[in-house]
Amino acid sequence: MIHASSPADSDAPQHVPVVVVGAGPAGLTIGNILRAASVDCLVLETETREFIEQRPRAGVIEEWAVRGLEKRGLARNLLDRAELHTSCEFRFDQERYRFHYGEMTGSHHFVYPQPLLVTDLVREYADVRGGEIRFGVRDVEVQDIDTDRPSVSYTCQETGEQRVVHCDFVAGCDGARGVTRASLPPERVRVARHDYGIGWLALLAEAPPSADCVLFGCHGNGFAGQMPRSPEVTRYYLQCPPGDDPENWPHERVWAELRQRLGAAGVPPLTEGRLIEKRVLDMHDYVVEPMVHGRLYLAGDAAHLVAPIAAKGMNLALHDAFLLGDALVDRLTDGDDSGLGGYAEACLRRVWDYQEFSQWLAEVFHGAASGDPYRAGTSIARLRRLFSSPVSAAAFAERYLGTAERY
Ligand code: RFL
Repeated sequence: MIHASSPADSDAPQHVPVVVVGAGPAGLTIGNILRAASVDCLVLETETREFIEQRPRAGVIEEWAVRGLEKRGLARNLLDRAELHTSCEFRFDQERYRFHYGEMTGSHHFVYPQPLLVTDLVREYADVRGGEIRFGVRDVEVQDIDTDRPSVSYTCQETGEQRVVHCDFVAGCDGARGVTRASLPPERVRVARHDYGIGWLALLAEAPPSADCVLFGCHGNGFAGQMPRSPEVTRYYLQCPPGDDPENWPHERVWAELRQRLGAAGVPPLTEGRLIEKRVLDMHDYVVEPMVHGRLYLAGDAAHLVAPIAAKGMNLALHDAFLLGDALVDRLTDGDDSGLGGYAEACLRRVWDYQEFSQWLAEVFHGAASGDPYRAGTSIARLRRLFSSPVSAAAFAERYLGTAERY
């Protein structure tokens, strides 16, 4: 067993093998993998437990990711409660086109809201596997990552004291607005960024889904999407100008645009409800390289962000977490460095593939409203090809499900 040298509450400087910064899907999955192998770690999180257990975000999880969670004993509730999705529907030119990717591939998506997954992962880590976690920490800083004795300092919420934890490795899982990425030497960092030049109004409606699958509406007014989350809550998206104010989108305007953009011959009316979340997302992607420097390993949104166009971000965060968690266990229990050595390359192959798919799909979604008749024409050609060419359909299904044989 690989243990901490003194408890986190004592005044003595603490040493743990791994400090995980951030309790999102990536950080909590890594923490759980370490605890299952009896490797001690400390998870630091700026928010409260209640907050992270309710923060709404993702919902669509790919089958390979669920199998990865299941293999690590982390998918019991998910497998009991998640819905299975085997098709999605495109709506354009006032027609609906069902795309049956499940029939085509034998594979499917799981729909399980991110707050439920985070709740399961925190409970398993802290309450079942006995992992240490500090909520509400402030001023997190990573030091000495170039040495074999890095440390992380933070201010403790309850006491206001500054604490320093020495460790062997730091997992930077603090998302898009975290601090660990800033510890990479600036002269070595390359941020590859893509801006779509549009916004998405992300909405959560207190209403059952309007259709039993994901809907993609490609319309001259802009894209609209529907993602079922649960029998009571449904996510909708509306393309809007970048930086738009959510206050410009009162209830009536939202539902009128959704009705128009998701309208098609013979479809039942949308199931409307109170809007419980309304925020404008600035649609962009980035990839930060290197993902590793010295003893700091970035994972999830801390290293790469993909706009929620193809519902890929949390899947990538879980992929990183499986690889990093397993590699840290191999290193800390057997001295086997090979997983850590190949970590960044193995992550980035899937990351870049998903980035490219999101770009491809973004053009399908947004071409019709680009104001450019050439882009509008080619985006409709991409859509029609999915329903006229079995080879194109199979390629789309593979990318949508993330099931390529090798990345
Ligand atoms: P997270 O989930 O952002 O977790 C990072 C955690 O770190 C904390 N933190 C810090 N902790 C300590 N010290 C600091 N200095 C810290 N700074 C921040 C934060 O409070 C937080 O708890 O990152 P992680 O683990 O990498 O997970 C990434 C996913 O959350 C993200 O990619 C997805 O939500 C993206 N996404 C979707 N992904 C999917 O795979 N399928 C989907 O259907 C899907 N839908 C979505 C989405 C993202 C959305 N938004 C809000 C952009 C829908 C939306 C609307």
